[in-house]
Amino acid sequence: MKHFFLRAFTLVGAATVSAAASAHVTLPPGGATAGDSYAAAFRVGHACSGARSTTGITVRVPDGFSVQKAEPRPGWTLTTSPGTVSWRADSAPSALPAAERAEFVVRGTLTSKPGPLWFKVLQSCDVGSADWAEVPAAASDKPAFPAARLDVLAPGVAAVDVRDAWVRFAVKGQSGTGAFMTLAAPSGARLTGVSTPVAALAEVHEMKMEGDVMRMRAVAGGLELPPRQPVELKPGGYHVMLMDLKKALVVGETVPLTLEFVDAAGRKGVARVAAPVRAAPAAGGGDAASTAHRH
Ligand SMILES: [Cu+2]
Repeated sequence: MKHFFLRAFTLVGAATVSAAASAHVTLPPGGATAGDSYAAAFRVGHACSGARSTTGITVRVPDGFSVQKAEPRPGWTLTTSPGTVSWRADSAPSALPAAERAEFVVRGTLTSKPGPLWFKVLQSCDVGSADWAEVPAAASDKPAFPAARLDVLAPGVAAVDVRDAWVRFAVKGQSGTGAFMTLAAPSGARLTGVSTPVAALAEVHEMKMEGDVMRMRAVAGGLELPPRQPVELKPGGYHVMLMDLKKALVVGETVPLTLEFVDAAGRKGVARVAAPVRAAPAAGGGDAASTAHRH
């Protein structure tokens, strides 16, 4: 229960945090379920400061993750020893250029104990190195060289990152509106249901052309979230339809949403979000979409 709260709470500042975090060596956000096998895909998005290329990556594996296999990288030598996995470029041409992104993947099994796991990663470059090894002492800490964080989740907590959630405002008497967000499931999942206290019914919808008319309808079987590929719910595209609204939704208030997922192994999990109410974006077909809606 405590974890639900933390996840909902961290959403508020997620957009700015993720922008900063993308410069670091990171794991995909969204976490993984305790006791599961997990592919830790370390994302390297840039070289060390002042360097032209990355020439080596060494992951220090924390207690709580037992390595089964690391994925080789062509032109690089892979070395595993107890506690570390490292890749080293065999020559300058096989080094990773500063402007290119790459993933270095280690497969293994997670501890059965929920909580954050920190993977310390040493990035070696043609010039210098960067040791991504700092563990924040508090949630508000923003170290310069943070270790890669993995949230190990209790069963029942969805291993899905919910980002930039918002709900379109609704006037009194309006029957329905849309909720939008970006979902990312590191190990894959399916969004199967949504509930909220402000609406009697919530459905996951998609837009489809019927003849030359764009209409929306419920996504049969739920919305598929492929592993490590964010799916955007936005006006004119996939969205959560809140129907039979119980009240007006005023810009500035927040709407609690409970998102239900089924993971790749068929297990159910939920994510709870506090989504701010906003006015419609200046561009986009959301309002037209709402009027085309049929029940
Ligand atoms: Cu809809």
